[in-house]
Amino acid sequence: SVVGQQANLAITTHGSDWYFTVCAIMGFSTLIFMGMAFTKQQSHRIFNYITAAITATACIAYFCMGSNLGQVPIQAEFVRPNARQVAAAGTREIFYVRYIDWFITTPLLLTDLLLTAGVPWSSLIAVLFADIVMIVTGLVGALTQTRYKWGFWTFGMFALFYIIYELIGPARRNASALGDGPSKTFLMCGVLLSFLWFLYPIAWGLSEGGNVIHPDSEAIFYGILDVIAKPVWGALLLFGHRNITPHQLGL
Ligand code: RET
Repeated sequence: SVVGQQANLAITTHGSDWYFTVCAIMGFSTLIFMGMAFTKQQSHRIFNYITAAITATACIAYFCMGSNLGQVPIQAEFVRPNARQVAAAGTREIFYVRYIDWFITTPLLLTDLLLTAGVPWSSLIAVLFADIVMIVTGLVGALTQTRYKWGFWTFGMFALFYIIYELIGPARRNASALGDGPSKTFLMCGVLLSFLWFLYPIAWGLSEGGNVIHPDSEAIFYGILDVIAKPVWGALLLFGHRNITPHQLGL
């Protein structure tokens, strides 16, 4: 029995199974990152804790989406009459819980990266502010039923460009000055992050934005991105930190 709000276009059991699979990957990664923390001395655990907090948050968000919760039907103005959607009149399932996850995890991801570059507080605060603008405009745009949604998407894009500018400019120079370990780790994780994060607004445009792809395809698109952006990226960062000391970063 389905209680609660049901959109005309929503995930199927396949989408749900996939969301639970990603939930398990996030939970497993959290255990690994925490287990690794306890092999280090206390003063060297900060990056393990931040990274584990990221995957733990995602684990709960994916549990929510697998259960078809944390979502709301939104009138879709531009339904494309393709094979799978032609029968669907009107509303699309929008997972607002995604944005609650990102509101917590994207500032943590950027903190992971910017602490590795040893940037000053002022830069960290400015980048985190832009990040919050990006996520909140994305949420408001996703819940908007008219073409104004693309206005919010555009604000979010400006915020993303500012974040990437800070990473490839000031933060990269800062990391280089800290020596080989920090600069190599920052470069590897910064390049991967910059590439991945530009794929999110594309996924948004095809899902919450334009209603072009089915919610099951949305699940796969965002799911693959999240697995690479959280556990895989986090493992790379922690691997880079094997030859960096917190002292080197001013921590
Ligand atoms: C939105 C829509 C508005 C414009 C832009 C977006 C970018 C979102 C990003 C999300 C990153 C999420 C991550 C999650 C955890 O792994 C909000 C989709 C620019 C970059 C990395």
